[in-house]
Amino acid sequence: MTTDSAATAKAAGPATLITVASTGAESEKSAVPALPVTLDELVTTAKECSAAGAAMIHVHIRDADAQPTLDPGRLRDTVQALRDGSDLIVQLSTGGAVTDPYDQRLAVLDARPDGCSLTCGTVNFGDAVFLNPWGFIKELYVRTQEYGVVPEFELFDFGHIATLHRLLAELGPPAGGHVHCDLVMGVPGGMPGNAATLVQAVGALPAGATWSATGIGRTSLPVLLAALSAGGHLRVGMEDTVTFARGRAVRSNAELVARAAAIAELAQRPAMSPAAARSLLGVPDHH
Ligand code: KMH
Ligand code: ZN
Repeated sequence: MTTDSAATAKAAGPATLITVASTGAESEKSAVPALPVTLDELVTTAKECSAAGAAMIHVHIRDADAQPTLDPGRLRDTVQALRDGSDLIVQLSTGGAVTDPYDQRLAVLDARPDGCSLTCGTVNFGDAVFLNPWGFIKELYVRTQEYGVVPEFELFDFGHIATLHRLLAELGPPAGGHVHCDLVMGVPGGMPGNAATLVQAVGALPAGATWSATGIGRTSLPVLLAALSAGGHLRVGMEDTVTFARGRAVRSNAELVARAAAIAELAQRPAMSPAAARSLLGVPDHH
């Protein structure tokens, strides 16, 4: 066994892109006081998570009553404030809340974020339905191409992967020229969050695509560990889990990022810098 540094470098896998999904649209601030909902809280979260190893932030915003909103002015201010206050790639959610209308979800791109989420199909979402019909997906995708906003394809189930193939075949490559996906696992109604499902889903992705994975709730750690060992990237954050360990609430998004970064480091897949993530995803630097 050799221990020289070249051999160690070769043994190490590529760096890990860590995305923090800080807020989401589902948790109530009153039930989860640590949830960042104001602009100040979001910027502080971005700074802390950048220091802890995140390279991208997936953003849902809230209104003055801490309720989910897609208000265009607030979205623009949020993009600007996050760019001014951190070096993270700013990815706005186009999923919003399950009640958000299609026109408002399309208009998210008017805030000109670095990137956006783009969910590739409808899925039962607990007791609700997260609606993403083919016509909407296509319209949103064309808009990302026109605006040069780099999409991340959110895949909650296997049919979404089939739709991603169809989208790329019919409409060509995304802005940035690189296909990056996020497997969202463990949603009640979507694919389960376990290693066997993850490996199968990864095998079905388009050739050359990179991917991250996130597990909702108690599937968070199993999915994180499976993603790292399968060569993927990570998404963590309070959008997806508000429990750090059994009986212990998450105190901040940064502690979820720090845990992910520490495990990635242990796996010789250290956290990727925002600059490296920009180059991987084809995201221009607007700073
Ligand atoms: N809040 C969910 C209904 C996304 O951000 O694009 C959808 C969601 C996906 O969170
Ligand atoms: Zn989201």
